[in-house]
Amino acid sequence: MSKEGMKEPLNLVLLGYKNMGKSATSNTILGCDKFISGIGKSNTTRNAVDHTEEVDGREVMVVDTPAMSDSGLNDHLLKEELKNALICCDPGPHVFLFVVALGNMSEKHGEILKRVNKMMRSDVSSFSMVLFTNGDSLKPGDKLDNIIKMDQGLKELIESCGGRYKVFNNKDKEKKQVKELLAQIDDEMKKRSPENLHYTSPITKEKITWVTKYCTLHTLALVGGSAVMMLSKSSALANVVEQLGLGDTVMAFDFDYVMQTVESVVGLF
Ligand SMILES: Nc1nc2c(ncn2[C@@H]2O[C@H](COP(=O)(O)OP(=O)(O)OP(=O)(O)O)[C@@H](O)[C@H]2O)c(=O)[nH]1
Ligand SMILES: [Mg+2]
Repeated sequence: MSKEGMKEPLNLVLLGYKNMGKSATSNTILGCDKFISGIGKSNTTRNAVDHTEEVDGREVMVVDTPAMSDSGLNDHLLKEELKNALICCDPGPHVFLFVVALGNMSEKHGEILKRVNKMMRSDVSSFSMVLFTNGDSLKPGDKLDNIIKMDQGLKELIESCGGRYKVFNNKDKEKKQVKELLAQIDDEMKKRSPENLHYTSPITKEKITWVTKYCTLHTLALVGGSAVMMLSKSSALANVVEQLGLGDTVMAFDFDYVMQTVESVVGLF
């Protein structure tokens, strides 16, 4: 419990293909309409957006992300958006929700977690679950287990997520499904060790600052103090360089290069 008797804050990152209902689900979870949702170009999510609300006696942060394909993010952009999403989440995401619309089943869903894992420094599977939208399309007697069995990709995704899933109807504004989701997440979190309650990103603001300072000193020592400028591909790192007032006088490295270099030199991460 946190100090005012509220439960610990919860950070959720929503991922998935185009039009799966990521933004609608973000609104449902937070009981708001902050996230732009709907069909068509003007309603598609273009950057990771975070918002926090008090839900069922706790602070919940949701990070809604742009679609991972169907002309959405390529690998490079996905990596950038994942970095942005992770930087939003302090101390880290408790759950990655992979959003899949019922009625849009396709084997491609099997690839989604693999694609994210390829981008991350450690496996996110144990922090992941599947969230089905369009729960209102289920007819009485429809068995979700049977629907899942018919889609090999989806079966794989759910298995990789440890069998965890929840069905949402985003047209239903009642709080019941949200409370159930949070209770399900709480139950999962009770199974985790205290030091493993959330995914720990190596990309914390402190580490970026540290890495920047380290590399700055290292570079200045190497080049004998002469100013060398390289174009940084990482806006996060560029921001830190700017905030530290280091500006043009230091070398701004590509973020991955910095991480790899520091990792190999001091084995920090
Ligand atoms: N009937 C029904 N429609 C839904 C549900 N969830 C989402 N939708 C609709 O699905 C469409 C797409 O929803 P979005 O929330 O914009 O989907 P998205 O995944 O954020 O889309 P992108 O940002 O373009 O990737 C919208 O028209 C929503 O109203 C649901 O549970 N039931
Ligand atoms: Mg969206």
